[in-house]
Amino acid sequence: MVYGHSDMGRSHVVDPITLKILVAGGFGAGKTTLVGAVSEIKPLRTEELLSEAGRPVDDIAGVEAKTTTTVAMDFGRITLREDLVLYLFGTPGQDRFWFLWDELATGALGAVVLADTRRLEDCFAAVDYFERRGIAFTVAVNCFQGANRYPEDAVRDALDLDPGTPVILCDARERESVKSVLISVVEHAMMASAARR
Ligand SMILES: Nc1nc2c(ncn2[C@@H]2O[C@H](COP(=O)(O)OP(=O)(O)O)[C@@H](O)[C@H]2O)c(=O)[nH]1
Ligand SMILES: [Mg+2]
Repeated sequence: MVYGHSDMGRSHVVDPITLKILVAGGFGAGKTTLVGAVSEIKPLRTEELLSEAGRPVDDIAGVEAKTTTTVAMDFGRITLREDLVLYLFGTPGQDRFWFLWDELATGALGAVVLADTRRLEDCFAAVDYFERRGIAFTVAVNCFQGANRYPEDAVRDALDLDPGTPVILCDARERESVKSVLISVVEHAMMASAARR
């Protein structure tokens, strides 16, 4: 066997598989928080102060002290295993940035739909979008303080999800919690794609 010089002692090192995961959900559901909680790189954010002009459009009722809004998207990276790296793309929360979704969705393995049970209807559009495009997704219920806790099945019913779509309660601020969500997305998406083949 002939190894190149640079291979010596590290022939077990493989290039990791990189997967693209979208993070969607309503305005203030916790997308930026989620990406920031797990990302190994400083999340690339394009936030701007909520401007007077955006105020009538950006409904902040029920959203804690939110003074910035993500204009384009959040971007982050997490190594789940040494051979598996996820790139996270937060979708823009506001309707006026819908045109970016199709660009972002290209090549995505799966998605997280973040839901806030105080404003569940805010994630209908994301659920709809991924169902229509056949992109596997997990619904992650971000458990805000003061929000009623509903069992997973109640959320599944309220969103009229397919029985196979995972629903997980999470805290978008907690790395381990977010990791469980991401693992669920990867597993679910891989099963869905195996079932299609
Ligand atoms: N209590 C609580 N607050 C959260 C949680 N996730 C996000 N927040 C707060 O809710 C607000 C909106 O979150 P953000 O990540 O900006 O939402 P985005 O619009 O979906 O990106 C921020 O002030 C966060 O600090 C959570 O799990 N619990
Ligand atoms: Mg955001």
